[in-house]
This record gives sequence, C-alpha cells and structure tokens, in this order.
Amino acid sequence: MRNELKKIAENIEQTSRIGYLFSKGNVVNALTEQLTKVEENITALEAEKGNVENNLAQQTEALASVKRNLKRKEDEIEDLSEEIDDLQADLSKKKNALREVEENFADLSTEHNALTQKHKTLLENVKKERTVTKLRENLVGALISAKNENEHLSSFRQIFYNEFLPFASEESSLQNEAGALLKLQEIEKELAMISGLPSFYSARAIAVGGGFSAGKSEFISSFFKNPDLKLPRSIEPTTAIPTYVVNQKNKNQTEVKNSLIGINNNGAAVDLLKIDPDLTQKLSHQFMRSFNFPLKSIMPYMFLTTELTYEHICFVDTPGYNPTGSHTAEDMDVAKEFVSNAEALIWVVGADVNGTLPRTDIQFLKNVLGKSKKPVYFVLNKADVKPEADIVKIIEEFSKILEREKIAYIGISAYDSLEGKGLLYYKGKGKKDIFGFLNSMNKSSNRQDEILRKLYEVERDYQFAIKKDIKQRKAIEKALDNIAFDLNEANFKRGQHKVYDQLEIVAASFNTKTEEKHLETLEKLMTNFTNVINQIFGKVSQIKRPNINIDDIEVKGLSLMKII
Ligand SMILES: Nc1nc2c(ncn2[C@@H]2O[C@H](COP(=O)(O)OP(=O)(O)O)[C@@H](O)[C@H]2O)c(=O)[nH]1
Ligand SMILES: [Mg+2]
Repeated sequence: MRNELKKIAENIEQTSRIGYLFSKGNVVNALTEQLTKVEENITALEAEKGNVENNLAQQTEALASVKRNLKRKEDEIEDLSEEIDDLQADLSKKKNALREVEENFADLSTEHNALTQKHKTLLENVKKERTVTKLRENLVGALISAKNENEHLSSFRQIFYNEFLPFASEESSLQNEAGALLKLQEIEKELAMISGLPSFYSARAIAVGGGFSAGKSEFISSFFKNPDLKLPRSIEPTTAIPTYVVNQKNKNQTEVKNSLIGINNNGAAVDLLKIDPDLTQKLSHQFMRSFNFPLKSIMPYMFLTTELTYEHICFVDTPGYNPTGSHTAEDMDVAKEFVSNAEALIWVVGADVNGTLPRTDIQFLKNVLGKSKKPVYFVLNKADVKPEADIVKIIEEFSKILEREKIAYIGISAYDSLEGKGLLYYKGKGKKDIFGFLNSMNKSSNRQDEILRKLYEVERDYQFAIKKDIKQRKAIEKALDNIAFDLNEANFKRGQHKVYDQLEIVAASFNTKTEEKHLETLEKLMTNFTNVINQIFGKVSQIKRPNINIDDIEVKGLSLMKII
C-alpha cells in the first residue's frame, strides 16, 4: 500500500511538474496534504493492526486455552459418562440384586410365617402333651397310693388270709378245696366292689360282650338319660378297661352328677373326675395307649354312675375280644370273670361287618359260658346300616345257628344304638324283644343275701366233708370196739392178750379230736365272715347258716359194721 502510495506520490510529483506547467498550485498541495493524512491514517491503522494482531494473538491464545479447557472438560465428560455407564450398570446390578433380595425376602417371609405357625403348633402340642403327662402322672399316682379305707373289707381280708387259709391248709377233709377258696376270693372281689360303690349292691349286673367294635359301649350308652355322656368308643380289647355302669338315682329331680370311679388292685376307689372333670371323654384309645403299660394293670375296672333308663340294671362294658387278631387267653379269662360275676349276658354283633353270627363269636361265647346256665340275649347292633330285608334274613340265620349250636338264648333283637331304637326282633316261641328282656331284669337284687349264700355254700361243703370224716372215723372206732367186745366174748380174755393194746392204738388213731376242732374253727370263722359281711351292708341278713345233720350223711364202704 505504502509502495502504491509512493507511486501515487511520485505520480503526483510528476503530475505537479506537469501541473506546474498548467497551474501547479493548490491541487498538489491538497493532494500532498491528503497524502500525508492518508499516511498518518495508515500509520494509525498499522498501529491498530499491531494492536489487533496482539489482541488476536491474545484471543487465539485464550481460544487455545478455552479449547484445552474444553478438551479437558470433554475428557472429563467422557470420564463422567463412562462413570455414569458404570454406575448405571452397577445400579441395574444392584436393582437386580434388590429384586432377588425382595423375592428372597418374600420366600423367607413365607417360610418365617410357616415356621412361626409350626412353632405355635409345637408349643401348643408341648403344652397339650404336658397337660396329658400331668394327667397321666396324677392318675397313676392316685391309683397307686389309694388305699381301701373300708375297715370291714380289711377285716374280711384279715380273716381270709390270716385265719382261713391256715385252717384250709391244715384241714384235709374237703377234696375240692381249690373250688371253695375260689368262691371266697370271688366274695372278696365283690365286697371290694361294693365298698368302692355302695349303690352297686342292689344292682343286677348284665355283662355286655362281643367282638371289638361291635358297638358294645355305644349300646350301653344308649340307655343313658344324659345324651351328652357316652362311654369311650373304639377302644381295643387289649386297652379297654371293664366298666360297670350303675344307675345314679335322681331323687330330687335336680341335675344328676355323674361319677367315674377307678378301682385299683387293692379294691381302693379313686374319684377320677376329681383328677380331671372331663376324664370320661378323655379316655380315648390314644390316651390309654400313651401309657407305657396297660392302664388296666393298675386299674382293673371302673364304675361309671349316671342316670339309666333301667334303674336296677348295672351294665358291664367288657373289653370284648378281637375277632380278626388272635384273642389271648387273658381276653378269655377277663370275659369269663365278668360273665361269672354277672347275672346275664348280652352278646352284641355288629351288622356292619357281619351277615351272620360269626364262627369266632360262637367259639368265644361257648368258651366263656362253659357249663354256666346264664341267660344270654343276642343283639344285632348297627341294624340301621342294612336294609330291613337283610336284617330279617340275618336274624333268621342267627336263630338257626343258635339252635344248631345248642346255645340257649332269651331272644334276638336288631338294634340301632345311635338312636336307642329296637328295629326288629326274633318272634320265636317264648322269645322276647330287648326291652322286654331288660324289663324282666330290672328288679333290685339282694347282693348281701347272694354273697352270704355263696359263703354258706363254702361252709356247707367244709361241714359236710368234715362231718363225713367224723362219721367215718367214729364208725371205725365203733367197729374196733365191737371187735374187742367180740374177742372178749370168744374167750380171748382181756388182760391176757396183746391184741387189746394194739386195738386201742388203732382206735386212738381214728379219734375225731382234730376234726371236731376243725368244725369249731370253721364255725368261728364263718361267724366272723358273716358278721363282717353284715357290717358292710349295714344290716343283718336273714339267710340261714347251714347245719348238716351228721345222721343224714351216708358213709359208704362201712358195711363192715353190719358184718360184725
Ligand atoms: N351306625 C351305627 N354305628 C354304631 C352303632 N353302634 C356303634 N356304632 C359305632 O361303631 C363304632 C364302635 O362302637 P363301640 O361302641 O366303640 O364298639 P365296642 O368296641 O364294641 O365297644 C363307634 O364308632 C360307634 O359309634 C349303631 O347302632 N349304628
Ligand atoms: Mg368298647
């Protein structure tokens, strides 16, 4: 530019020379002035350019710094975004983990709930088990420690074991001594029962027997006036405890209190409802099995008292027998004992599983009855589960079997124990329906007289045997005396022959002193037994003591006397 301006200035010089020619004057001056100004402007501009360039350099520098900054920031952003990516990945991982934990938590919480429930149930079970254990302990404790407080019963036992048994072992006249002792033992048991439950003494016992689950217990419960009370059901014969169900009189028409009394091996009574008021319902099969031994080994029987439709009848709920399993000799003994203590027997057959009188029942029944002539009544129970036509046929079949097997029976009834309803009965000649039979039995009995009669049978047997011995011995003594007399008459003079001494020795060995003493002891013991029995019943019975006239006793094999 400057060069261009110089050129312009030179041009102007030249031109001015020319202008000089033409009128150099003012134009050149103006131009030069102008030029100077331009030059100044240029200088100013150049200065400014320098400034601008400086500025620019500064700006460029700033820009570079900004750019660097930017780059750094970009790097930083990149780092951050990587970090964000990482964080996001981490977050999503955490979220997954959280979801898993949440799912786990749900599972755990379900598990926890289940465990809490289990714990609660266990706790309840433990509590229940503890209550049952306590109940078992209390029951066993009470049974083991109960003593028979009845002083009269103790007196009976004292006479029996300490006086009668030594007498029996010394005396040798009675051949069937075992039979007599058995009778006394039966009396002892009966007295123990009466001292356990006095109202039992006027009741007439009917044993209820049959196979397991025939419905014996339910049958008896159908005669309870209280519909809420039932004997325990479905108890197997091995576990079942024989129970005497006795009427509890309701004199005042007030609410009748039932009682459940357990009898231990000493005949001592334990009020079971004092141990647990609900024990009657708790005596389930499971509870009985929870003892590690058969409960009946320490409680051979129980009494249940409640109001019955037949006030004088005592039903005996016997364990029965197991028709499917093999029944034990013990089952048979228990059944025999209870039947022998009862006045009649009701044999129950379940119509649900039987279309006839089962063979095993006949065998068991025949064995239990033995030679006894106890009245037997047959009940076809659960008759509600079969159509009437079937029941009619089954009853017909029953009667035929019983005739064929020569088993005497009072009648056969089809019965529904749940409803307490007699459905049909066998209308053979002289046969009764179940209610007719029970009505005929529903008369108060006099157990005191029966027991004394049994006692006097024992006395009679002993008396007869001893008196017979005495008579026999006396006859021999007499015969020896006659021999001596005859010898003397036949010139075999007394004092001259040894034979008289020998005859005396023989005669002495046939004296009856011991037997007379036994008769006295027997008389004394039987008086004592009688007194104790009268005391137990609180009144004197009018039953006569036996007194066998010795002249009425026939002594065989002593025709000897006649010969002489
Ligand atoms: N349908 C019906 N069921 C009965 C009858 N008698 C008893 N049962 C049931 O048969 C089962 C066994 O009765 P249970 O009295 O325990 O028999 P046990 O073993 O002979 O004493 C129980 O579930 C009773 O409820 C009846 O007449 N009809
Ligand atoms: Mg039963």
